[in-house]
Amino acid sequence: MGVLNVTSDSFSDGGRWLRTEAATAHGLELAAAGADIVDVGGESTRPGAHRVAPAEEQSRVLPVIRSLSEQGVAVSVDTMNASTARLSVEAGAIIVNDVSGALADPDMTSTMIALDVPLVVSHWRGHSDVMNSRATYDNVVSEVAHELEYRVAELIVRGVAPSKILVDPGLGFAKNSEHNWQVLGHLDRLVAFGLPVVVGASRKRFVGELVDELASMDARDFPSAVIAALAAQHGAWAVRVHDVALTKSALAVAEAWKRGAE
Ligand code: PMM
Repeated sequence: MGVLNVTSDSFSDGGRWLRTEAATAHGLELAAAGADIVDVGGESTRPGAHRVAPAEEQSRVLPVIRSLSEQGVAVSVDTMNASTARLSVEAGAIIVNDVSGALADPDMTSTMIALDVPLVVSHWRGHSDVMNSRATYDNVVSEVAHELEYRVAELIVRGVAPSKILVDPGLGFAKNSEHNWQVLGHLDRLVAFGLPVVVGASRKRFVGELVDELASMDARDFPSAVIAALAAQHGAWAVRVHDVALTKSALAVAEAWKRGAE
């Protein structure tokens, strides 16, 4: 899953793809590099980010989604707004990726039931302005697993088809570096749900801390690709990344290793 942030302030690539043409061109590049899905978002979720009005979000993402879909690219929309999810699917998106796990917008669940497309449900404890203060756990692995399992159960009870749910640990969302590594190190706990698992580690701060916090975003791509390969080896269904080509080669190693073990 290639990341395409049509935002002014994303921590990793904010401002680079704000114009529709530039964003679409980058989406095509991600697909050409081997992304199976291009994840288009119009609202930054970095720590401290302010909310973007749905109309503004939609003016950013809808033309890009329409254009990429028309050109045969499989697109997911990264949104917490039900109206954006609905309009994006109408514009061609085939997956809704909601980092709030359908908690931020009370209309998201009914919208997803009506749209009947897959939904990525992330572990989430609150918006960007408060999430760092909610990064408190006794046991991050079991708490994330239980909270996510509970969220999935609630969605199913409300009528979302289990076959339409994917889960994501929400790395960096109300989690510090140590929390992220513990969750990654126990990815099998989430894989055990029996649902496809999406992992988004690419370029996040905890990856930067491994190399050099002051290093460029690009310097985070190599360790991000290694994480992608390890996540794949431990059962992830998708990895959400910025550098698709590098990730593809890392995933090829994981794939070959798996074949060797069979
Ligand atoms: N992280 C970000 C945005 N969207 N979606 C999913 N499913 N999982 C994530 O971990 C995730 C996401 C924030 O990162 P970005 O600013 O690089 O897009």
